[in-house]
Amino acid sequence: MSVAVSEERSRRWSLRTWLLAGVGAVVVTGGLGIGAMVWHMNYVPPGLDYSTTRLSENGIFQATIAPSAEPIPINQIHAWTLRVEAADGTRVEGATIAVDGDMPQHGHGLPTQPQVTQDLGDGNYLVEGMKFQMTGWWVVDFNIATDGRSDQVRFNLMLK
Ligand SMILES: [Cu+2]
Repeated sequence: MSVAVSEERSRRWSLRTWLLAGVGAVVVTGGLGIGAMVWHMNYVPPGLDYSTTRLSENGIFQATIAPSAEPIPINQIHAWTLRVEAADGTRVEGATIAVDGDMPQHGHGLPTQPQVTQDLGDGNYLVEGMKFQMTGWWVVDFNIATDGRSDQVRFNLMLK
């Protein structure tokens, strides 16, 4: 009789062990999933160029950003000045410029729709409505068009 009881108990224990192992596996898998997601959200590719002066993708323009506030504020609307030059350094006036920005790791963009509101002359443009709602890695793209030529220039920002 005592043998039967101990067999019964061991069967019950083994069921419990399996259940615990199952729960453990779920917890570990979930933990790994969350860990991978957090890693992905925070991963920044090495060797990013954070220069404030950059060449456009096809080398047509060289652009320089000058945010009105340094460091760039979080959750605060502010303005930038963008200077546009041709590859030879000549200032580009009268360009049509579109602004866009996003966080590549997060799949979301800017909370505002910043726009170039003024051609300040001498290749300088006023960009109003810049606002970043999070710290981290941002990209800001300017699409510049003038005299039938157009090109895009990208800036990387690491906001703290
Ligand atoms: Cu984000």
